[in-house]
Amino acid sequence: MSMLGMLATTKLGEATSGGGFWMPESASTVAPEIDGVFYFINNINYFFFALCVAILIWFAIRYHAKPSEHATFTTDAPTHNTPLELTWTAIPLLLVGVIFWLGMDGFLELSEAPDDSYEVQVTAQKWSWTFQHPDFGVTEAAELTVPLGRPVRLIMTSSDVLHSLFVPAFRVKNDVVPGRYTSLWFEATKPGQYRLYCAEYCGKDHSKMLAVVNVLPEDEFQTRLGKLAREYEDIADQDLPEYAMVRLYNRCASCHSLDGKSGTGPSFKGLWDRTKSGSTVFTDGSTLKDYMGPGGEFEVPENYIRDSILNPRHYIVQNYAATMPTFKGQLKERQIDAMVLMLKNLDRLIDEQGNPIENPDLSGADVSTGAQK
Ligand code: HEC
Ligand SMILES: [Cu+2]
Repeated sequence: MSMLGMLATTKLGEATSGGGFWMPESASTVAPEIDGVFYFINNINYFFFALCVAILIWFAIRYHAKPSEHATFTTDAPTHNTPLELTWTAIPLLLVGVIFWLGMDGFLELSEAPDDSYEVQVTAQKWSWTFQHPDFGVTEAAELTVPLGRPVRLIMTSSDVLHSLFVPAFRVKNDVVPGRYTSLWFEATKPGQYRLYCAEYCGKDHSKMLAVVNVLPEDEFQTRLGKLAREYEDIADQDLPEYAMVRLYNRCASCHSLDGKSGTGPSFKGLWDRTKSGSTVFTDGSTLKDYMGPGGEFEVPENYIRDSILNPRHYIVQNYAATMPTFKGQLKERQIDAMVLMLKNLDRLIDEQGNPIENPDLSGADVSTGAQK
């Protein structure tokens, strides 16, 4: 496997699952308490269900009347029993009081992160997650790396619609809302990989809005983030197209296929040829050719790709809607270059079916990113 392959993000299929009958695996400090409340309420339900059914059956037998006895029914049965009514009011009241107290206690603990929490900024967008680590200047997509045994606070916002971040193994979930910040926190207790879901129906590919939380012991965490912080700086220009394929394409994959099939957005296959020749048509009927060439808006075709990534609403390709989110501030300059180079050299990176090639031959690849920025 190539150096880049080794850096590749964890595949979703490798996420650990397991856990008991009622609950997924538990791997955070708050999980036992939350599970405790669940089992407490559940066991109360079992108890009263069994009690009611037993009394029901007993009464059905004990007070069964034969048809011949129907005529002897009297109407002097008791209508009130004060001690009984007080009992069946007081006991449930006490129980819901205890449930409220347990629930409130857990809720308050969850709503305020410890002061020394490690902070991560989360951006949700249709249909992917981006995780930014301000301490390292690192941005991850589809994978969130966090330290073991240290509280982690997620500060979350959405760049389009309402989403919800949910990590079942940590028992934490909160809405992610456009135009404001919400947060949640957890402290992982077991190293490993845990699934992260969007838990708010957010459109067509909601079910693909997944990520993996990768919990690493502190020293490995530091090493991994340090490496991520430097990865694209250390990569030779020659390796940038493969870097983009392995590390960046997952942010585009939900809308742009590699096999020629159009999805929410046009397929990446053939995109560069179309761009180079200027044959792309926009919704207003104009053609890319109209804006290209010396003196034009896009002096070189590379600049159209850059513009599409940074200002996606600028020109809308015919037959598509303006649904692409901007990647301004989410991709570093060198990463945008890498993305442009990936599109330029796509033929060398994928096979005929559109599957990425393991060790692509990039010798002689065109790695110029265009003069004008
Ligand atoms: C939510 C869906 C979505 C995501 C995610 C997305 N795009 Fe797009 N993209 C679109 C749509 C829809 C269009 C066509 C409409 C338009 O021109 O804006 C488009 C257009 C483009 C175009 C111009 C295509 C052409 O035929 O001229 C480029 C280049 C592009 N996207 C690159 C990217 C890159 C690179 C990423 C990932 C970093 C990405 N997109 C992520 C939806 C998406
Ligand atoms: Cu969502």
